[in-house]
Amino acid sequence: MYTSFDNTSLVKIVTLLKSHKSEYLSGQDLSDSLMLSRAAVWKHVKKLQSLGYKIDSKPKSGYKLIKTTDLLLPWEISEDLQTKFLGKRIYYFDTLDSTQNFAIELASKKIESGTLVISEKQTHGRGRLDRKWISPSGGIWLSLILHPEFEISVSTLFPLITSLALAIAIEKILKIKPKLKWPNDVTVGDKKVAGILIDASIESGKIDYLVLGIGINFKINPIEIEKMIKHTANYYGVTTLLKKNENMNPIKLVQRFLLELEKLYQLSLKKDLKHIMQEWTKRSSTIGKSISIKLPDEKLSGKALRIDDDGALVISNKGKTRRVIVGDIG
Ligand code: BT5
Repeated sequence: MYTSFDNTSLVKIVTLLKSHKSEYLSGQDLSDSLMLSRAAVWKHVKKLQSLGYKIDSKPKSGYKLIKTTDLLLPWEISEDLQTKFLGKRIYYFDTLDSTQNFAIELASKKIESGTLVISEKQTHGRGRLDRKWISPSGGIWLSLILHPEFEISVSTLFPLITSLALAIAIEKILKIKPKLKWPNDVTVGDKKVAGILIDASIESGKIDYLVLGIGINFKINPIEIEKMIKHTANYYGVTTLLKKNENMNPIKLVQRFLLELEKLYQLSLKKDLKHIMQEWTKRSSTIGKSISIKLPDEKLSGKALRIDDDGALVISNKGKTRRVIVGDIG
């Protein structure tokens, strides 16, 4: 595990190498400025190489950074992160069962509000209603802890706010225009590219914490995943943001998503929901369409009219309107 608040020597070496990109930094200079032995510097450089940094080392010249890593390491996310509180503390893993489970363990501590948990792969990624979420390396699998200061009724808005923030970030960073499928899916070409899961702890009618789980198929093999989940609930095809031959560092997307989410979160705290609803509806593939929706104990068809300020979907069905809070659109 790596975090954003320790590994100081490692981070200092990365910073120094980044600020001397066009020249070699001698082992002696590094060891003097970090007050570490040369052997310790060498050990840290080896560690960084194993984390995907391309560092050239020459016996008489020292070290030079050739290429930074594509891993979502905490200090790479923290660098240039524009948020005020989201993602200020980060826990990073190579493998976890589920980032949700680790985040829930941390969530009871108040210092962890805004904390980000991220894993390169998950062995037991979760969807809603205990469904499976397939999470190989190449995706972005993360959880965010929030201690919101508002009533439970507002928590139903979070799938919408989170998916909207992600859609905006994808538009800005990747120049792709995704669609939003109520309540929590982000799609490209009518296939699922990202899903959102919210775990909540409620005490005496107030939200103690929310853990937002976000799974993004950044650069995965859709065919492999489709083979594994063809017969599961809420399956309608899988897609990926980057194709096999496309290369891009995922850091910028994560940073932008955190920033957009923080902005929308702050609007929702001010109960300024009009902008959120407008922006969500603009990208929606649900509103205005004839849909059929699976509820916990019935199936409903009708026209999707709008979303209410609490995130509920309003459907007109045989001349009557119905509000739906949870369900899967077929
Ligand atoms: C979701 O559930 O879409 C919520 C997914 C949340 C995943 C994140 S990853 C980080 C955090 N840690 C976790 O353990 N979870 C969260 P739902 O709407 O119920 O959709 C689940 C359905 O999506 C499954 O039944 C499959 O049909 C399909 N599915 C599974 N893996 C997929 C993938 N990688 N891409 C697209 N669809 C997938």
